[in-house]
Amino acid sequence: MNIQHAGLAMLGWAEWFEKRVEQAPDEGNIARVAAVDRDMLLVINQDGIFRAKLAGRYHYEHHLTQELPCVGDWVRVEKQPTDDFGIIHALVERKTVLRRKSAGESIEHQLIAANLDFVLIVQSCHLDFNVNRLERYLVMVSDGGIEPYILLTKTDLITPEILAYQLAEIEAAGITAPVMTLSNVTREGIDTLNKLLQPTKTYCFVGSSGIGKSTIINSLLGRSRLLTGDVSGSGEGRHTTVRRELIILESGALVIDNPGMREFAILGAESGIDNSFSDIILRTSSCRYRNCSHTNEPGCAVFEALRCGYLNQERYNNYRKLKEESEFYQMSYVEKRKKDRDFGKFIKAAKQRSKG
Ligand SMILES: Nc1nc2c(ncn2[C@@H]2O[C@H](COP(=O)(O)OP(=O)(O)OP(=O)(O)O)[C@@H](O)[C@H]2O)c(=O)[nH]1
Ligand SMILES: [Mg+2]
Ligand SMILES: [Zn+2]
Repeated sequence: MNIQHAGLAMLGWAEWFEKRVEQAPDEGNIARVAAVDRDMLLVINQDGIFRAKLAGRYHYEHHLTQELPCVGDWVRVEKQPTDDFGIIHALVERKTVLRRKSAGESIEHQLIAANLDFVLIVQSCHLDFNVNRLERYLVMVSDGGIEPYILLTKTDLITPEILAYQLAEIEAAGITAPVMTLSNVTREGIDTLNKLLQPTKTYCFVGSSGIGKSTIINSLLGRSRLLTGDVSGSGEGRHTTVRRELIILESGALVIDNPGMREFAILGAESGIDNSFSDIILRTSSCRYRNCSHTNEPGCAVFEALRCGYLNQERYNNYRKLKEESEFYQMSYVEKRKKDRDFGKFIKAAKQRSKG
C-alpha cells in the first residue's frame, strides 16, 4: 500500500481501492465521506475531519445521482491549511453500494451508502417484525454485493415464546443470513454484537423508524451521542435520525446510522400505503366483495364514498397510483426470487450430473 495511504486503513481503506487510484491523476488527498448535508460534505482522513464541497467542474461533468458522493465513499479532496473547506475533485471507484429505487416512476436509484462490508437489517420484534419485508431488504443488500446480518431488537417487549416463533419463521422462509437478537433495555445481546463488529470494517444499519437503530449505536459507543426518539404508544416511531453519518466505534469498527426507511417504493411494502391511507382502508371493510380492487366493482364502499364526496378524487387517485406502483415492485421482486431459485436448481442439477 502507498505509504501515504497507510493512515487511511483504520477508516477502511484497502488494497482494492489502492489498485484503483494508482492510475488516476493526482487531484488531492484521499478522504472518506462521513456525512452529506446538501452540498456540504463532511470528510475524514488521517488529518482529521473537515468540510468539503464538490468542485464546480465535478458538478459540470456528473449529473446522475449515482455519480455524486454518498456516505462511505472515498474521494480525492484538495485542502490548504488556510482553507475553510476542501474541494472534492474525484470519486474513487466503489467496491459495494447500497441503493434503492427512488419513489415514483423514475428508474433512478437513490444511494444509501457506499463501500459497506456488512448491512445490519434491523427489525423490532415488537410490532415491526415482518418476514416479507426482511426478504426485500435482503434482496437490496445482495444486489449491492454486501453481506447481511439480521438484528431483532426490543426483545424485552415480547415473551421468549414469541421470539422463538419469529426465529422459526425466519428459518422457515429459507433465510440463511445470521440472526442476532438484542435489547437495549436489558442489554442482552449488546456484547455479542459488539464482539461481532470487526475493526476497519464498515457496517450500515437499516430498517424502519423507531426500532432502535440509533440506540444500539449509542449502546456500542457507550455514551449518548446520537439523537434517539420517543416512540408513541402504538410502537410506531417518529423519524429521529435525519441524516446518515459514519461513526468510528472505540473497537475500531465503522458504523453508519440511517434515518428510518418508510418509503415503500423500494420495498413495495403494502403496509406503508395502508398506513398513509387508513381512511380509505377503513372503508374497504364495507365493500361487498372481500377481494374488491376498488376500481369498478359493484357495492364498492370506496367508490360510494367518492360519489358522495366523502373522499377526495385526488386522494383516491394517489392511492391507486401508489398501489399500482407497489404491486409493480412486488412483482419484480417475486420474479427476481424465481430467477434465483431457477439458478439454484440449475447449479444443483449440474453438480449432480458431475457426480453421476
Ligand atoms: N423497550 C425497548 N425500547 C427500545 C429499545 N431500543 C430502543 N428503544 C426505544 O425506541 C425508541 C426509538 O429508538 P431510536 O434508536 O431512536 O430508533 P431509530 O431506529 O434510530 O429511529 P429513526 O432514527 O427514526 O430511524 C426510543 O425511545 C428508544 O429508547 C429496546 O431494546 N427496548
Ligand atoms: Mg435513529
Ligand atoms: Zn371496494
